[in-house]
Amino acid sequence: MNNYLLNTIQMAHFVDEGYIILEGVIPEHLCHQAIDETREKEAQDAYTSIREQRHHFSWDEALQDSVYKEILELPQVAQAIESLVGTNPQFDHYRVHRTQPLTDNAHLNFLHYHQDCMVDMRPYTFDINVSIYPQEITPEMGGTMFLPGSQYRKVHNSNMYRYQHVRGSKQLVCAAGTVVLWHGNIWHSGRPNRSESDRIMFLARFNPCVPQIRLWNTEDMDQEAVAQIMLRGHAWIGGEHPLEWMNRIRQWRYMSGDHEFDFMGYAKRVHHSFEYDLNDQPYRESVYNSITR
Ligand SMILES: O=C(O)CCC(=O)C(=O)O
Repeated sequence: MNNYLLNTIQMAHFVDEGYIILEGVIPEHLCHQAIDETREKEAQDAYTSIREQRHHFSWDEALQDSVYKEILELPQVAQAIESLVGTNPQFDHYRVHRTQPLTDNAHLNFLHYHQDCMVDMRPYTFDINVSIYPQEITPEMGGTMFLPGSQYRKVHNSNMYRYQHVRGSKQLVCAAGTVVLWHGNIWHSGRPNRSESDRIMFLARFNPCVPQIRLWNTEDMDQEAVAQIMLRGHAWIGGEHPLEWMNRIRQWRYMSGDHEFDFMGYAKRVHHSFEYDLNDQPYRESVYNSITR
């Protein structure tokens, strides 16, 4: 079987930016089926409502007659999900978005920055969203906007609603058949659709049921290359790079299992094992040992 697990470099980009784009991985015939299905089922109101779905069934049950199940099971997609949240993640829910061309009374939901997992305060564990774009998304269609690297800034959604043009924001423009896997806490929004046709996006969320440690293909593990990716920074961070570097170092220590990982000596300077936060699960034992020694 082909190995479509993500590699270390892709994972380092995920930890740094908060998303991974698999451009055009869905075969054309499945894209056509997905567009037809979305229009038909939406017209009949046949997709199950989110309230009924949440945690109640596996994706097999929830999407049993849907082409989106076939898409989520494509090896490139399924193994990318596995690299981030492991095998048998909890299927949280799905949602189908059909953003109509902008008119005076257009539906303006989601057109402001928000985090989907605002309630999630876990320090390292994260859920992922998987968004599927069966059509080509042109700049006019108002594809999903992401603020790369914002997933560690956990704030109340109402604090970010007012922001529209944040430096470094990236609006998705992609080929038909693209899948994006993104951290549940990245700041994102839809944009107004100024094209002539509707924009379709299918979104599913997965919760990990295993520790998210070395779940990807680690054959290319190279901590120096990882550090170089994380050191680049993002335009919106301004003078707060040290804070953001620390967030990435701690996340990567957890995910790679290498508790010595560091760059610029930041973590070593601040964190001797003795000083770790007592709620910091992976380090609890070392704190305990150093206190009781
Ligand atoms: O329409 C979009 O591209 C974004 C949708 C969104 O923000 C969401 O599902 O939380």
